[in-house]
Amino acid sequence: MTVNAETLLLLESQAIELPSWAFGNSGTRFKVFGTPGTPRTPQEKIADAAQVNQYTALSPSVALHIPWDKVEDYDALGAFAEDHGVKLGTVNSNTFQDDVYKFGSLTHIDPKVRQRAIDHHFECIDVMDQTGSRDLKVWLADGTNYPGQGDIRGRQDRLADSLAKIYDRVGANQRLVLEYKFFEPAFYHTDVPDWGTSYSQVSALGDRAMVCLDTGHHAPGTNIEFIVAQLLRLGKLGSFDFNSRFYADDDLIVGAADPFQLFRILYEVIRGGGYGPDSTVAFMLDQCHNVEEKIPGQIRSVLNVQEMTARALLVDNEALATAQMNSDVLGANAIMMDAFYADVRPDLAAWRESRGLAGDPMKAYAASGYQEKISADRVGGTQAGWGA
Ligand code: PSV
Ligand code: MN
Ligand code: MN
Repeated sequence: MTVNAETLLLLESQAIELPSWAFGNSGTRFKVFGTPGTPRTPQEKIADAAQVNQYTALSPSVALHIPWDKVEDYDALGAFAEDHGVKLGTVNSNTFQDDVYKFGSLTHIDPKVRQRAIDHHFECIDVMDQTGSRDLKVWLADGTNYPGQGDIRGRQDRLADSLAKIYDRVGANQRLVLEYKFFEPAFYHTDVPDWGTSYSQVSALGDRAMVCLDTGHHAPGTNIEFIVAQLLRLGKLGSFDFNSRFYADDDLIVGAADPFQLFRILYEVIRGGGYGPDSTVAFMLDQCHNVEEKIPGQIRSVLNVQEMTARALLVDNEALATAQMNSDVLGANAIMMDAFYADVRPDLAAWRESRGLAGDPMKAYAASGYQEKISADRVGGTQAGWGA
């Protein structure tokens, strides 16, 4: 199977947003290993993200995390990004690192704490107004560890009320995307554990509130592509946080743990109209590179998404529809597997070369000397990390 011109045209506009925090040091609850050359400022994170785009032409924007990427002058930060060939993208709020949020943020029983969390989201919207960002991404660490610790229903009601106040401030060209996660840091219940909760909360808000699906935030064995299909049917799939997992919220390189799952997800994205110039579904990575180098880690990730998108686009939909119509179980399955097993890498390398890019972006980046340069230059200061 070869990647035809029609497929290449569809790949042309693919855009995968990079998280600024992927370039900082991060890791598990145990040791956070430092990497020489790790950014110390939002600007250095953006410069590194721009490298990924330079070698792949796949990642034209960078997501910010407030307050980790807080600066005095967002116009200047936007201009800095543009100078490096990228734009500022989604703004992620953060109500999970301050002591005041120990027992919740938007769900907190104390109205003063809730207001503080709401105000933080207002601040994020102010940032979006300056950066021209479309999406405010809300992920909450809210939840409880023990049965009886909190009133689950009351917390849902308070969440709805807080979100309504935030949504009221979201501009006409902006969206609120609500991310769900089934556990961690809370272990008995989280207040937005699943797509159904996120869907019901955002549906109550309005058209510009959508669900964010982080691929790592499901119980093992969950059929994520089914959720994708359902949210697209309902018109509520706002964005993806891509990563991969073996066990929990591992935040490993997308497509590394289960390439077949990534293929199945992308097939349903395409099938449901979530891919292409007419779609508003945002593709983003949400990863942490603990032991591997961060820039090549991100290059590998966007290439994985591109390769799997190309494979998903290769599915012979006409033949598949016929096989399904005839209840040809094995025939239908074989059509999917043929596309999954197609090695698209040589075609994509040739296509990159035809567009003036290196056929092998990993190799080109390694040969560029950038890693050595930042390792030598970025001495002193504090290295940015997950939480910096
Ligand atoms: C925590 O689980 C998390 O990884 C969420 O997925 C967020 O998207 C991310 O942190 C950044 O806030
Ligand atoms: Mn996420
Ligand atoms: Mn996560």
